[in-house]
Amino acid sequence: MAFFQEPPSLPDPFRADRVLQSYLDRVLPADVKAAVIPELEEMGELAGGPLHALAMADRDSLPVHTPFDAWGKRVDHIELTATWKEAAKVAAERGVVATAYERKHGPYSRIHQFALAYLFNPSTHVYSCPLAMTDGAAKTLVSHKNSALLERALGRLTSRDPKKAWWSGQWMTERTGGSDVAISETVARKDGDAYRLYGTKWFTSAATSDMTLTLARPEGNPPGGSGLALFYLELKNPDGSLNGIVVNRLKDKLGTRMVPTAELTLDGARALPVSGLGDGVKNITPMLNITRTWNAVCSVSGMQRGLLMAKDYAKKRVAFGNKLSEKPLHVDTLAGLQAEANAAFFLCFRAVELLGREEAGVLTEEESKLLRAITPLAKLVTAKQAVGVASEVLEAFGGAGYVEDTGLPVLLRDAQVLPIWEGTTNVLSLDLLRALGKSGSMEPLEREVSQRARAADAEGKACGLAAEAAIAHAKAWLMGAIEKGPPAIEAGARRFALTVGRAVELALLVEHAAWARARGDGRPLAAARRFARNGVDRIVDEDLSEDARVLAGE
Ligand code: UCC
Repeated sequence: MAFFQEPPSLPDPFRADRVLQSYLDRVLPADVKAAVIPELEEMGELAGGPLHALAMADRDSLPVHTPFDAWGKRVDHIELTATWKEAAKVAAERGVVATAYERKHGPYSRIHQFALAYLFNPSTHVYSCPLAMTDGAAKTLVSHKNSALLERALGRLTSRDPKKAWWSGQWMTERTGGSDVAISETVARKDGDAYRLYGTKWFTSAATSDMTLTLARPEGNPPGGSGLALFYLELKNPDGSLNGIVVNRLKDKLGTRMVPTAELTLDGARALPVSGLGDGVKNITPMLNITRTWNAVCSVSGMQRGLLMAKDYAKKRVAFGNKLSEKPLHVDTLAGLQAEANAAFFLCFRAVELLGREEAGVLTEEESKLLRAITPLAKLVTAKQAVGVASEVLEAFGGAGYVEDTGLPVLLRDAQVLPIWEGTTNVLSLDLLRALGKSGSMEPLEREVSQRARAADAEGKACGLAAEAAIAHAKAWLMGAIEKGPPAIEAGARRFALTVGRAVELALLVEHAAWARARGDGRPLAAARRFARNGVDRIVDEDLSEDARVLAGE
């Protein structure tokens, strides 16, 4: 009889996720856990069942932009895919954004929300993008205490009713740049009690949103980020027509293909200032810090999804006489990846914990400095891990991982955006330095590592010492680079950030490993050991500038 390979199947993503479960066991008080777990079980059933099935069946669908109606009238209609329509409904009903603002569980509310998002994300073809921006917009409006805008938008952004719920965009990138936002060209002209915006937005993710936050320079303002202002803009006029917006085209992207990312011209779009008429870059940073946290959560959830599939497949696929799950080299490869994913999980959820504490008003001054640094760290480190893990996950399927209708290649394509949007690895490495310089976050980071590392039991001690040694090396390098001057600091900023981030990851793993081993679970210790062997310290002490100049200029 001819051979046909049994395909991989997705286990229930909540019940199969021992790391998430054991983390929640450790950090949530019993009453919060009792309330949260049933919601996560339901989300796991949805994400592993009907949502996953729809996402697989619908995987070739794309959003469609129709610029004109049959009679030549400009309409700029964007039709979303079936997956996205269903994801919007489920996200609203299950409170994937709302949970954070309902704050039923005080400082644990962000853990509750992001655990939902973590399970939901990989079965939605990146519906996490509009959710992240909606969450970021809600946070930004709350931060700026603009009562009129809060009254108008907050209830909608955090609604659980799919008919009332609003989604937000985040329009920053222009043709001048996605990183250097301060040179944006869009201008704002006063018009009665509002402003009219004129310019081009070059990468507007989820262009079907109801509202957006965006930057523009009020006429007469100086150049630079402080001359930009943060504006609130609703995409549609009360009659349903677009508010001075022309959709030039949708981008043809490597991944996130269901996200309708548009190039837009603003031709008199009516907008309202959120917080004064300057300091736009600074004023939008609450949004950036939320979307960066989402990015980390989605990096971790994407890795976990790929590994669940790869492990299931390894139990089914036979080569050279055994199942892959019995092949030492395959097992070793998957173990290295699982250790990366576990380490990333703890860093990401540490950022989530601190955010929840901030919003519940219980954050200490030291934790506030830590949160400022750990947000870019979590984003940049986990995004790099996500791309590496996704690439290896595809390889674990051999040729099948390269074939579209297995549903696997999309894991890699969608991972590749994670180090790019919301600040590239280099931009975030520099943001970490900004946080260290401005907020004095280095000592809190060092203490975070040493306190967690010292929670190690005897078996985890060596890993704890490795984490402490790595962050000490990073700090020593930074001190030396400061003496050499800005080019030396900048050139090593990525290696510094990766080392600090991986040291924090290892320390958090070590702490969790001691807790888990005391309860009979040795797997986090295995993850800590393996992660330490994968390498934590990325610092290079020699001066690489001459080599870099020669190589990059070739
Ligand atoms: O929009 C995009 C796509 C949306 C899709 C969202 C999906 C998310 C999905 C997740 C789930 C999968 S992508 C485009 C995103 N663009 C960025 O992320 C921008 C990248 N560039 C930067 O982050 C840069 O570092 C800038 C633009 C912030 C730097 O600009 P400047 O002009 O050099 O900024 P300054 O002068 O250094 O900073 C201005 C002020 C300073 O405060 P003051 O004035 O008091 O000294 C900074 O300390 O802002 C402060 N600041 C911050 N504060 C800067 N960054 C931060 C921060 N992150 N947190 C707090």
